[in-house]
Amino acid sequence: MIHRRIFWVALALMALALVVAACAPPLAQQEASSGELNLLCTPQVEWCEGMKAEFEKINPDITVNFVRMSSGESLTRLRNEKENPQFDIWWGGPIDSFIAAGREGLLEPYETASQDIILNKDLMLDPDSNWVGIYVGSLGFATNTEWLAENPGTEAPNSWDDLLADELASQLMVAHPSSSGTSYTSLCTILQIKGEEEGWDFLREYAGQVNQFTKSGSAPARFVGAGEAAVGIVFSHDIVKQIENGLPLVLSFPEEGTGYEVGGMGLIKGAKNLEAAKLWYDWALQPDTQELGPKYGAYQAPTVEGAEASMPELLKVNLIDYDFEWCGSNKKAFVDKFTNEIANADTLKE
Ligand code: S7P
Repeated sequence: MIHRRIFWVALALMALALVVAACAPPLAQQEASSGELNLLCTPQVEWCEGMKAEFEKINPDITVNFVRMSSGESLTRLRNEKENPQFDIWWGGPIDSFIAAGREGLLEPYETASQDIILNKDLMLDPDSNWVGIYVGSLGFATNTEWLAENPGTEAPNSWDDLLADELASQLMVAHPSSSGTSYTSLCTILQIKGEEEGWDFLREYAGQVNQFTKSGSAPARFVGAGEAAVGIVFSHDIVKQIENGLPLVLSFPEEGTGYEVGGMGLIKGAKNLEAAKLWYDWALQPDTQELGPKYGAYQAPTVEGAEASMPELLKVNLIDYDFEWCGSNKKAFVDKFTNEIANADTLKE
């Protein structure tokens, strides 16, 4: 009798345990629903702050700690921390650097159903699943309109060759390609438009026109807007942002063709908060998330179905057929050549 009662009690307890287990979230979700997420954030700091706040709003038990760093700096940091990674996910910055990072084994491959809605999978989805595209933006020229007014006969540049004009001597501003993804996109655009040999000659002359190299890719738009130089080479959406901020700038594009970026995202190999990083990754690929950019002054075009571009005209310009694979796999060699043979990176402005 006693044995039979024990048997039924044990059976009831087992059934209860099964029910509890079935109702509980899977382990990944349990781990991800609380804790920290260390984000390496390469876009502009306002957007990084905005995304942190938006993510924490829907994941109140996860604290996002982000550090904003330019692409080249980020890549160097990931290389240095390879044995003990401090970040869980890298969000933003041109994919050239993600291609380089993937090849160096710094990223954790991830396949998720969220990537099914990527618009152009050939371009925006790494075949090895190391990274995915999260936005697209074109390179443009920012010219100070007051400088144009003070220098009759000058015009905003409409060609890469216009950057070599005598009146622009010491009047160009661009970031250094060792620190900046924007600047590396310009460098690799020039090499593709002109061919390697002529391209390197051009880069030598173009560097000779530069007033001062900056660390951050978008900074030249601010400095040119403040009158420190006449023309900056910057992503067009970053120029639009500074025009909106009231700076006296006009945006133009090189008619023979301009380069563009696919902004990337990838999980860090050895991430300590991998499940929280996957939550961010999936969230960043949702149409609603991709439409948040303009709220934080970011006008890049989205990469997923169902998300509307806020400024589609920025991509309706003559874009070159940018070879991301070539630029990504040669990044170290091209940056080293530029730094060693053309302009070092010893004293970069902000
Ligand atoms: O968010 C604006 C933006 O221009 O920032 C990224 C940029 O490459 C980061 O700055 P660096 O050039 O200094 O690396 C772009 O991906 C993005 O469009």
